Amino acid sequence: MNVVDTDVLVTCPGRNYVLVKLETDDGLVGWGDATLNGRERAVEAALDEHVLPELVGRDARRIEDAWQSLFRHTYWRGGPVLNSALSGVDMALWDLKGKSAGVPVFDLLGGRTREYANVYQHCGAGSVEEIVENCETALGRGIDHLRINLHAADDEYLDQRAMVDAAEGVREALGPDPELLIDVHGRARPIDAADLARRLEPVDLFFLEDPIRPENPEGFETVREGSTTPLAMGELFANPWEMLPLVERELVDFVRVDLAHVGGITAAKKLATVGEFHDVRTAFHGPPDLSPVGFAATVHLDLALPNFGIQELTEHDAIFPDCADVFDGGARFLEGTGAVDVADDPGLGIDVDEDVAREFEYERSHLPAPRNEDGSVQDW
Ligand code: KDG
Ligand code: MG
Repeated sequence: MNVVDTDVLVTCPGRNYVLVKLETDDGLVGWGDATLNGRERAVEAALDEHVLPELVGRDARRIEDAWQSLFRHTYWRGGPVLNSALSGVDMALWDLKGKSAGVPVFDLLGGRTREYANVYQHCGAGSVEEIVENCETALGRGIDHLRINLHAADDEYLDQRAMVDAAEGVREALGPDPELLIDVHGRARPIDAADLARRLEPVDLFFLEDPIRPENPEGFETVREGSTTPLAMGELFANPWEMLPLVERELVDFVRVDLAHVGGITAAKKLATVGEFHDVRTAFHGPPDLSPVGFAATVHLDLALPNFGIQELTEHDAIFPDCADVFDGGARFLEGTGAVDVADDPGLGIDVDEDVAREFEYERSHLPAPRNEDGSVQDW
C-alpha cells in the first residue's frame, strides 16, 4: 500500500478549503484537510514543494512514522503552515487505512464510545434579544449548548461590562437549563480575564473560551486562580506541545485544538488522551473554515474518545450550499437531537468531486484586522 500519487486542491465552494489527496498503488484514494484560514496558498505551496513529494513511494500504512518524519525531519518544526500541511496528510493516511481495512476511522481509533457527539451552536448576535432568539431556534432543533457571544459593530473590542451584562440577560431569558458558552478570542489580559471569568460565575458557563492570547500560556494561572468558570483553549495551537502544559497542569477544562492545524487525528488523539488522565475533556474546533473533510475527521475522533466533551457545530451545506456539490458524506447533524454522527462507511466516509471542486476557484481573503480607537492593533 504505497503512495503513488499526491495532489493538493484549493477550492472555494463558499470559502477556501485546502484538500490533500493521496493515492496508493492498490487504487485507494485518501482525503485530508489542510485549510489555514487566510493563509491557504502558503499551505498549498508547503504541500506542493516540500511535503507531498516526500510521501511518494512511502508505505501509507505507517501513519505514525509519516507524522514523526514530516514533523521532525523539517528540523524547523511546527508552526501553522507546516503543521496544517502535516495535518492534511495525517487525515488522508487515516482515511486510506480505514478504506484499506474496510472500517470507519472511529473503529481504528478504538471504536465508538458513544452513539453520537453532542454539539454546540453559535447563537451570537449584536443584542441580547437577537441572541435569545437564535438560542430559541437552536433549542427547537434539540441543541442545548449555545455560544452566546455579543458581537460588537465592526469587530471592535467589546468591554467586559457589556459581555457580562449580555450573558446575564441571556441566562435570565433562557432559565437555568441550557449550557452557555462564550469565546473571548484572546482579547483579554490575564488579570482582566480572571475578573471576567469571576464575574461570569453566576451565569454558570459551560466554558469560557480563549480568554487570553496564546503567546503566554502562563497567564492561565492568573485566570484559573481568579475563578471557577471552566476554561477552554486550543484552536490557535499548531504545535501540540503548546497545548500540553495547559492540560498537564489542569489549567484548562477543555482541549479545543483544531485537527487541521495541530497535526491531524494523530496529534489530537494524543492530547485528548493526556486530558483523559487529568479529567480534561475535548471541545475540538469546528468552525466554517474547517472543511467538511476536516469536520468528518474531527467527529470520527469525538466518537472514539472516552473524554469527549462537546463538538462545535458547522453545517456546511446550510451555510455554503455549493459544498453539497463538492463533498458527499461526512458528518451529519441529527435533527432534533443536538448531535452529529458519521455513517459506518470505510475511512472518513467522505468523497470529493474534484471536477466540481476545481470549478470553485480560490478567492483571496483574510481575517478581520481590528484596531483600538487610538489606532493600535487589537486581537480579533
Ligand atoms: O479562522 C478563525 C476562526 O477559525 C475562528 O475565529 C473561529 O474562534 C473561532 C471558533 O471558536 O470557532
Ligand atoms: Mg474560538
